[in-house]
Amino acid sequence: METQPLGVAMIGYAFMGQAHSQGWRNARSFFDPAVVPELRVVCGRDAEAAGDLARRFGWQSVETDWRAAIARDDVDIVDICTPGDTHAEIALAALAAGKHVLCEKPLANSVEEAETMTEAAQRARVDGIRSMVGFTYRRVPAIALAQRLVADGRIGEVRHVRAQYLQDWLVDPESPLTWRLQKERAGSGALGDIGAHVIDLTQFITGDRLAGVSGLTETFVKERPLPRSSSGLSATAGSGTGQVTVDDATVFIGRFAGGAIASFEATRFATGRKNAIRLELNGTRGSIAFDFEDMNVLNVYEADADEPGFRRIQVTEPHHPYVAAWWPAGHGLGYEHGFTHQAADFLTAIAAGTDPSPSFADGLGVQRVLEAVETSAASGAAWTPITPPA
Ligand code: 4PW
Repeated sequence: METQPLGVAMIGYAFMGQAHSQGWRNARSFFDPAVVPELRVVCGRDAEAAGDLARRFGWQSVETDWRAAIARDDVDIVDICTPGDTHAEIALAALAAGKHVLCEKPLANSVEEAETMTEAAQRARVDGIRSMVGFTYRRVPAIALAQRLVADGRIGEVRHVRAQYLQDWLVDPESPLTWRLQKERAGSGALGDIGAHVIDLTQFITGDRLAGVSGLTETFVKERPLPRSSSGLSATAGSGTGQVTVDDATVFIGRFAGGAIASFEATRFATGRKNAIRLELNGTRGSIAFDFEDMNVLNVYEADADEPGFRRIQVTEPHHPYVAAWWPAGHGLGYEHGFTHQAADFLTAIAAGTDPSPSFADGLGVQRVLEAVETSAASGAAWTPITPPA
């Protein structure tokens, strides 16, 4: 059992770097984990930008070479917040160096990479090294509650799964060609960046796995201005244009191994929808519905209630998942809290010597779905089975 503070090296400093930084800081303050994280080093090729993040969030030092950050003796945890094309190389090096690894989603840019990473994580586990993939939305209290209710049988056997992740930041054709629009860097577009979340969430909530899919992808704007600079999801255009090599939007249907049928949509063209993660599950005894744009609420229908009807549960009570660590009942949480819960859960698992979840194997499972959707779309939406875990 670990009791000393654990040094964290965070690789990457942009949107996810900021989200993770506040997570590490607040996990320590609000959750008082059995092991305490020390924000030892943030790593980025742009020393000035990484230095700015270090100053604002309290990282003790800056490195410009991720290999140097991993090699440091005062680093125990490597937190990977870079684009997908670097996940495998960094994670494999960190695991080989005996460091615990938290890796942003999607786990990798291909099934092959995700398999290699999962095998490495399983080997390292024997020596007590833990690894986890950052499907952060699992840690939204209303979603964690939904998982609990379904596992407790409150909606019976799940028959329908409906899932959408809707954003609109690419509607403007002049919006620049950032790394998220380049296949070689991001792996895929809306499918991997945001569709991966709803694939993970539906597998998490149902405790089941997708067994086959049929999908359709579309790139509405095929050429965009090259970026001069970017911040978060927005960017400023520079000179010249380039080809968009990923999907702007993807829809697919699927069948879960347990028999439920499902529909999924992931798009950056849902005009007016900024970060709508909409989930609805219908079971033999009830239903649950969630929308991230109203994230402190879970709608629950139970057929055998005295007066059946959807109940709007305000998921802000101390008995709800994660809530007790924060504010008095009813005060509500936001986007950033999921990253704090993620850091706290990871630290707790390391301290307890247990397996954190979602594991790299879970990340590999999602990767297989992503690949199957792309294969299906490329072949005109042919039904594509998904390899079950070994
Ligand atoms: O939740 C989403 C992320 O996983 C965010 O809205 C943006 O899209 C940033 O990365 C992905």
